[in-house]
Amino acid sequence: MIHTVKTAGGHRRLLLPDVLEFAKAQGYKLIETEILGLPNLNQANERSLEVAKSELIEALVTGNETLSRQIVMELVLSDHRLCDICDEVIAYAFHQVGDLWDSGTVEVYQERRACEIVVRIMHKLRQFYKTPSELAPLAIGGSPSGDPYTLPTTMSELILRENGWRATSLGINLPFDSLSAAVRDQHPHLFWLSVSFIEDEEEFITGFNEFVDAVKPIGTAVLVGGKALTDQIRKHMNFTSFCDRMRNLEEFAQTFRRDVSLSPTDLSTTTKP
Ligand code: B12
Repeated sequence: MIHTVKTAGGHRRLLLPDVLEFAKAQGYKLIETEILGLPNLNQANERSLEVAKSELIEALVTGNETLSRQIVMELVLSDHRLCDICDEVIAYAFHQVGDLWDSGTVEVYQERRACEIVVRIMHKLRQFYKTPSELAPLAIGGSPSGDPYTLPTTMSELILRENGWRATSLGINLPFDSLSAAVRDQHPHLFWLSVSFIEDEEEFITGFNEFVDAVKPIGTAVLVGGKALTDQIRKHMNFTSFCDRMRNLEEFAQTFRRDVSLSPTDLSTTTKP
């Protein structure tokens, strides 16, 4: 009932994502999570998203990494969808942290430390999901020049991986020329651009549309998202799809994945330069 892999010595090994998938599908609660190499999580005391929100704000502001990790991981292991945890708990917590910073209640260092904590948690969450197979559709993405916001692109990577994509975030503050080079080199099925801050609107729109023209012959779909993409700016951009939340990205990832041909033959033709 649980998928195993065989070691070189012939033993069967259970991998963490398979155990978690099994427990979730069968409705088992995880009690001694340390046995699985996870922190001490207690699924018996399940938090609602509402409670988690306020607890996470407090944990992040005080720099309590253990509690922050516990809150997020317990939610992930319960029935909540990862996209909702990102939209309704993590993003919400950061919006509050931003307001607290704006009103002088939270120091800059507390805000930055909170970001560092959440990035580390998201990297840890990768181990909860199966490593996508070589045949899975490929997605790459990041944020453009001048945009320093790490969380949205890291979240996008995680949501896509959870949904079976071979997704890799290239990072933040990337010039369009370099993003085009990445698409030319890797031929992804999907490219996501996360835009939380735009330095110069005109320059951004020109750079983005040139990027789209440059990658058009490759057939990569270009998905954009982020709070800096107002209706007015989007009117001038030639993207394939716009998502304003991780839940929309998940829906897009699932629908588009079904549309992308996954047969090895097709993949070998689409991935060759
Ligand atoms: C952390 C933070 C920073 C950090 C970021 C560090 C890091 N490593 O990422 C740093 C230090 C860089 C920073 C700097 C500044 N910041 Co700041 N920052 C924030 C803060 C608190 C959190 C941002 C964040 O990560 N949120 C979490 C993400 C996940 O939430 P989100 O962006 O809303 O994303 C959700 C959706 O929009 C969507 N989405 C977003 N992107 C994408 C992409 C895709 C592909 C998809 C599908 C979906 C999607 O899904 C997400 C989940 O729901 C915000 C508060 C806020 N309201 O956001 C202020 C905030 C954005 N910052 C602000 C300010 C003023 C600044 C500074 C000017 C401060 C200064 N004086 O230096 C600088 C400017 C830097 C710049 N060039 O923009 C203001 C902006 C005000 C405004 N209206 O412009 C805010 C709103 C704080 C406030 N309340 O005043 N900041």
